[in-house]
Amino acid sequence: MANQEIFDKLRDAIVNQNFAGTAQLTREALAAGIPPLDIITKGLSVGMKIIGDKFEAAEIYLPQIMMSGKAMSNAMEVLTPELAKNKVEGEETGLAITFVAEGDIHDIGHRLVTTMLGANGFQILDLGVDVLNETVVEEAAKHKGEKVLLVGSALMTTSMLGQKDLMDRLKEENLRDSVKCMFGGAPVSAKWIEEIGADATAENAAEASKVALEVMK
Ligand code: HCB
Repeated sequence: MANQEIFDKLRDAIVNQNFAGTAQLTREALAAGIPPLDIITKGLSVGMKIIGDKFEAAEIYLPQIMMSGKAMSNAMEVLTPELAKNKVEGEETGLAITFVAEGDIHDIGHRLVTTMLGANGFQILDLGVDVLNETVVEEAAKHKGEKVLLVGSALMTTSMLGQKDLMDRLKEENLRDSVKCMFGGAPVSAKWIEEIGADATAENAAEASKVALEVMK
């Protein structure tokens, strides 16, 4: 089967909420020698984008998104160990404190970015989803003096606003200069990053690891 045909099947499995089939197709794609990142960007994520657009157009409802999300998570369970296998050996690049903003439970992209950072030499402290800014500030304070990158995700315009509050809190606590700050997620733009005085953003997990390494130089 040609790779494009496999990507199309992965996309359709997500769109059709075929959560058992998605994991199986992902295993087959790996067995066919397709790199895990291509499986995500050229297959699974294309399906998630279609699902998001259909939801926005009120063509589908929350239960369908939940099942597509579950299908994506099942595929990620297969892919995460594969992504971690390519871990770059050598000196630790720094500590990445990763989290999803308060009020936000979208964790698929967050987990992907966290895995990619770990594979690129970062030590990882994953705070999970729906994380209070207070908790992030506390962790930044605990690790003051170390090379720290804060990596926040927000998938909703509402939760994205919390990123500005986080930047303000870091300044108030005199922690802004001891950490680098990278934020991402669908609503986050370069303009927003500039507006809130953060350091960087990235479109996807592969770019996030490149940008993170650059920011920590
Ligand atoms: Co959700 N949802 N959802 N959702 N959801 C979105 C995000 C909308 C955009 C859909 C829409 O309306 N078009 C929308 C937000 C609108 C807005 O505010 N602008 C929305 C909404 C409204 C909601 C609810 C409020 C629905 C409701 O209850 N009425 C509710 C909120 C729950 C909450 O958080 N409190 C909700 C719930 C859900 C689930 C639970 C059904 C499910 C999440 C399952 C899970 O994550 N475990 C879900 C899903 C799956 C989506 C969509 C369809 C896909 C998100 C996704 O996983 N994408 C999404 C539509 C969309 O985003 N277009 C929709 C795939 C991953 C791989 O991409 O963008 O997350 P990603 O991450 C990328 C990228 O952004 C970047 O790299 C990642 C990997 O390549 N990146 C970073 C991410 N973080 C980074 C950090 C960095 O520093 C750098 C780069």
